[in-house]
Amino acid sequence: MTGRFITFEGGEGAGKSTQARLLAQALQARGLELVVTREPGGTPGAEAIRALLLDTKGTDWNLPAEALLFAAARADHVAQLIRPAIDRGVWVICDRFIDSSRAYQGGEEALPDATIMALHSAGSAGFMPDLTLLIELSPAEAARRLTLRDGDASDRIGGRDSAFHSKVARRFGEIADAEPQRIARIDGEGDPATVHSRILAVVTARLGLSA
Ligand code: T5A
Repeated sequence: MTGRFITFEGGEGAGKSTQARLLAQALQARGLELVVTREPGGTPGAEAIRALLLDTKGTDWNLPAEALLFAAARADHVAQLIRPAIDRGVWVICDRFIDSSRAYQGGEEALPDATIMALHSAGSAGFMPDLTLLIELSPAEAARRLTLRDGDASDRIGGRDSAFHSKVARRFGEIADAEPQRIARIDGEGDPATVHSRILAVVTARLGLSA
């Protein structure tokens, strides 16, 4: 039996990493073998590209260069970690995947969605998740959580202005509306256990697990 591939998407501070951990624990408790990974990163090669992309002192990549680097990191991640795990019957939970490229490097005043998907097709044979959980949170609450965690520190992409992050949130919503069979929109407000119970309800219903 092959494994399943679940991705988390959303803006900075939406709670993706927290919820990926909680979902992994819940699925492990049901006896599933799991890998939890993240993008950009997840393999040594992809982590090296992550450092290039997120370093605030690094080169100021233009959008096509940025999109190519994310696609290259993803190609390595899919080939070396994600596909082999799924082929072995392992479930993979990934913190960000292709929809982040579509939302951050794609959309209005950026690259056309078809270009982002063409890079994904070339790099990763267009490999897509079985289920994507888009966590949506108000900008004020996301900022509050990130200030509590990071103070003033932020990376090159996360440090962009609020108009950029509004555009990203809008783009995620458009992608979700266009693919409701794959992408579930999750309300990220409330404590971690409350958000987790919303997610578990979606995962059990959509992937046919017992509650
Ligand atoms: N990017 C990425 C692209 O531009 N294109 C791409 O293709 C890809 C893959 C990645 C950056 O790269 C960009 C997007 C990003 O800018 P990152 O460092 O991996 O950068 O950043 P994020 O993925 O955004 O990770 P964050 O850690 O910032 O956000 P999370 O994972 O959504 O949030 P999380 O779970 O770490 O929670 C943040 C804080 O809130 C608390 C947590 O304890 C933590 O302190 N928290 C809650 N507090 C109250 N109530 C809750 N329900 C809470 N849930 C979490």
